[in-house]
Amino acid sequence: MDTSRSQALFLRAQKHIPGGVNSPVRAFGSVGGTPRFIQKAQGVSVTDADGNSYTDYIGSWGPMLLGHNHPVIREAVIRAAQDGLSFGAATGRECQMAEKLCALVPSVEMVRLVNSGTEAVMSALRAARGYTGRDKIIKFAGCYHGHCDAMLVQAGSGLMTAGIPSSAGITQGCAQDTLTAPYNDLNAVRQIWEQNPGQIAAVILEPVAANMGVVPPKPGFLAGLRELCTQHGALLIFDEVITGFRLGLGGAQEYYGVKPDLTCFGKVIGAGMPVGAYGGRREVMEQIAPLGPVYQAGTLSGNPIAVAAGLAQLDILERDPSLYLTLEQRGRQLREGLRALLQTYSTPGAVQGEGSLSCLFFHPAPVSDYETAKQSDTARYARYFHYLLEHGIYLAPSQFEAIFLSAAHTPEHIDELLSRTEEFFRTL
Ligand code: KE4
Repeated sequence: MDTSRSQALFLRAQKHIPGGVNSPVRAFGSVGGTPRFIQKAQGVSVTDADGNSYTDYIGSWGPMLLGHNHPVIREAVIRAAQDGLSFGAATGRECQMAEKLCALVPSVEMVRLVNSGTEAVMSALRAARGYTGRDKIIKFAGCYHGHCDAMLVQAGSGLMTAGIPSSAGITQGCAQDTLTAPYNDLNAVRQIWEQNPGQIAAVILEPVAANMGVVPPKPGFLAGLRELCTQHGALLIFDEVITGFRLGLGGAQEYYGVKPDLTCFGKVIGAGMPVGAYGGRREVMEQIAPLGPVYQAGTLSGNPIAVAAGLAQLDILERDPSLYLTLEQRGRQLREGLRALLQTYSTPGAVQGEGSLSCLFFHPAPVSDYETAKQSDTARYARYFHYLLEHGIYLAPSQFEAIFLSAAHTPEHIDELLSRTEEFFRTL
C-alpha cells in the first residue's frame, strides 16, 4: 500500500505541530507505522492522501453515528454558513438545541453549550463544586474525560490517598482533590467516602467505559453510585460524550435506567463540528453565570454552524428511532461473529460492548476494570490493526479505544471485518 504522501505530510507536520498531530492518538504511537492523513470521507469510507480508501470504524471517535458526510447534515451546515459563521450573540438555533437536549434526556432540565467534551466535563465539575461547596471528585481508573487538569489524575499509592498527576503540568494542589477508584468497584468508592467524609462534591464516570477498550458497568454498579451520591448529598455526573445519543436517544442513563444529576455531552451532538454540552438538575445549572456564581464562558459556544450540524443529526435520529435497532443489530452481529472466531481458533480474547460500541481485547478473560485491560496483548493488537489497515479496514490505532459502528455500516461490512479477522487469526 502506497503511503508516501502520508509519510511526507507526517514529516512535514512534525516540524510545527507537537508529534505532527493535533491529538495524540492520531500519531499511531501504540501501533506504530505511518499515521494516515485523511483527505475525505463518505458514508463508511475514508480516503487518505495517497488515495487509499478504508472502511472506517473510528467515525471521528464517535460523532459520525450516521456515517461520514451525510447529505442532510452537510446541507444544514452549508445553509447556516450562508448567514455568517459566528455572531458572539445569542441565536434562536441555540434555543432549539437546548430544548431538544432537555426533551430527549429527562434528567436534563437546563443545559449550557460549549465547544468540546473536555469543556463540558470541566464545567460540570465546577458546577458540582460550586453547588455543593465541596472540593473532592471521585473518578475511575481507565475512564477518560478529556484533558482538564482535574481529570488528568491517577490513583495515588493507596486507594484512599490523594491522586497524583497523570500528566506533566498538573499541580499537586489540583491532583489532591481527585480521588480514583477501580471501575465497577463499589466497595472502593465506599472506602474513599469513609476516608473523606463530607468532602466529595461529585462522582464522575463514563456509564459505559469506552476509553480503556469497552467495559460495560456491572449490574448494580451505576445504581449503587446513584444511591451513594444521594445518601451523601454529592452529585452523580455521567460523562456521556461517547454514549450520549449513541446508546439511544436518552443515552446510557435511559439504557440502564439510572438518573445522574449532571450529564456531559459531545461528539454526536455536533455531528463532527465542535460542540459539547453539560446539563442536568435545574437547581444545579442555575448556579452557572450569569444566573449564579459559577463562572463559565466561551467565544464560540453555541456556534450557529456547529449547532446546525448537531441539530440536523439529532433530528434524523429523533425522526427514525429504528436506527438504534439497526445499530444494536450490527453491534450484536460483530460481537457474536468475533466470539465465534475466538472459539474456532482458540485465540485468547474477550469481546465486549453495548449497542454500536464494541471492543476485541487480546486478553484471555473478561475485562471489568483498567488493571485487567492493561494486561491485554497490545503487540498482538498492533499486528491486528495493521493487518486490517493493509486490507482496507481502519480500526482505532489503540487497544484501549472502541469500535464505533454507524448506521452506514451494513451487515456486509461487518462480514468483511469478520472474514479479515479470521484471516488474521489464521496467521497466529
Ligand atoms: P473532547 O474534548 O476530545 O471533545 O472530548 C473529551 C472526552 C470526554 N469524555 C469522553 C468519554 C471521551 O471519550 C472524550 C474524548 N474521546 C477521545 C477518544 N476516546 C477523543 C479522541 C482524541 O482524544 O483525539
